[in-house]
Amino acid sequence: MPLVTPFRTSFGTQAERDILLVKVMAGGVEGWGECVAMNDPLYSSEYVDGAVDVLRRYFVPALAAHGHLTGADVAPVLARFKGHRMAKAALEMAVLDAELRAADRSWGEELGAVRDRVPSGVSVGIFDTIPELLAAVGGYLEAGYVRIKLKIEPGWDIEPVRAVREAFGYGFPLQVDANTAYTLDDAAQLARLDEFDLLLIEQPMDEEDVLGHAKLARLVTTPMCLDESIVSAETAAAAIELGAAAILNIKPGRVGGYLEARRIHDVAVGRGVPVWCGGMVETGLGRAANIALAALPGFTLPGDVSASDRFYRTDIVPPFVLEDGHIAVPTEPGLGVAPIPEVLRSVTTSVEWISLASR
Ligand code: NPG
Repeated sequence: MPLVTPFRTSFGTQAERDILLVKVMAGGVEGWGECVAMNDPLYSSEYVDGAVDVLRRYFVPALAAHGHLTGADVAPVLARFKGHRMAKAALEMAVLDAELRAADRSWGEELGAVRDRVPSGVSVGIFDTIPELLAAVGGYLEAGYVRIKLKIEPGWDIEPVRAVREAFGYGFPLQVDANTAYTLDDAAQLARLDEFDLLLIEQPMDEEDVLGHAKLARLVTTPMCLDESIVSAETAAAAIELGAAAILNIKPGRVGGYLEARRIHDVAVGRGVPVWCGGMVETGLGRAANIALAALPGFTLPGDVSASDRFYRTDIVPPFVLEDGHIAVPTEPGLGVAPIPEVLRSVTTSVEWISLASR
């Protein structure tokens, strides 16, 4: 699907999004899952074709061998296979969607949502020039987004943050995301961000460098937030205990699914750590599920849950829109949305059916 504008981060520029969807059919009910893996293994080790392969080769046959399945069965059945959390999450999402649709329960009810709308933040990519950045940020503030996140990298950090604060003031939450682009040698440079009253700095260093983040957290006053490093409730608990994360970004795809995402939420709440829901440029399917997750009580910070038109001119489900800086939590059964057949067909590049009955 083409993006409204190219989205540049410290790991690359995306002009379109290749999306792997999983559909399960169970007794006449369908369920949809969205895999958040990117085309190339630049954000994490996963990538779309790798996800397709592991689903086809291992995960779907393992679930088929298990017989009757609920959403909660998916992770335990797949647990012996290492990693590939984004592929696992897509499958769990599809099975859980079918289960909830059949049971007439919404995603929010299942996860424990306590709000009927969530505050909407927006993630702003890297630009060639400051005026282009200011035009983009101005547009998002005008649209009503309640929190701005700026992508940063070495050479694009202090100046863009300063320019945004000078142009738009200190009256809104602002945060930065480095997607692992720095090392501990950059601590002094990152400490220069402290004067701009940022909500947090997200994943400045390598995903495996949790100890480094704990050290960096003692050298800067801006709160440290981890994204890439957090892949499970266990890694979340460890990062918090080490002092590497004062805040967590929770992305269901990165951690193997919405049920693990809820576990991380619970770990964080138990330790007094605020969380927010990350985004992976999802279609309205993943967006629907993320919005419901973001309505859990511990999600006290606005997430990267933007309106559909932040990324897509035409979404495959009816678009989510901003109302007073917020997005309504879907209330219909399951995800509460399903692809519009004609739109889905118009963007589909390939389809593969794996029939469990024949195995
Ligand atoms: O709002 O969906 C969104 C995008 C939010 O910036 C965003 N996501 O590192 O958090 C990230 C980043 C990302 C996008 C990561 C695409 C990987 C792929």
